[in-house]
Amino acid sequence: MADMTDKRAFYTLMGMAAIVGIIAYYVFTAATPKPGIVDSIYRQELPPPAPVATATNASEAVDESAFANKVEVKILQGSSTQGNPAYGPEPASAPSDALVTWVNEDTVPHTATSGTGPEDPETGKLFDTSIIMPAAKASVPAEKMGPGEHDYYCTVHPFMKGKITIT
Ligand SMILES: [Cu+2]
Repeated sequence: MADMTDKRAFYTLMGMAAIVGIIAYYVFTAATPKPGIVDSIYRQELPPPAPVATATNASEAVDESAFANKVEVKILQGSSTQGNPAYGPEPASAPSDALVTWVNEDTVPHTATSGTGPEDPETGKLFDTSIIMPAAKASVPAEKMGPGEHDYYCTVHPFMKGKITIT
């Protein structure tokens, strides 16, 4: 009779395994999120994405054709290495009706940002080209800077300093 008991035990175990399998299948199916259906009690709406500042913003905002007078300042190749010349001409000057354009001739991003450095409380208040990518440029009307000598620097490499005088 030992045979019969073994057989019964075998079928009982098989049956239980099948039931466990079926239950597990339905439980996992019910717990699996479906695309497009979000019913979690923890769901929160994401905040709207922050506007992404693009490198060309500053130059796009200025209509270059509106300026008869244009002054170009180069961001010199190799200027990201401390000790190398940063901007050229240095110092620069421009008449008050000019459009001043910084042209990045280097291989890394730079800025031309008003102020003497990051610790200057007035930094960026007068003008800020924001990031100028390699081979790109950004313009600021001289009128916006106002007359006088203005310090500016690169926010990426604060050792890069320049001066521009508006006459
Ligand atoms: Cu720089």
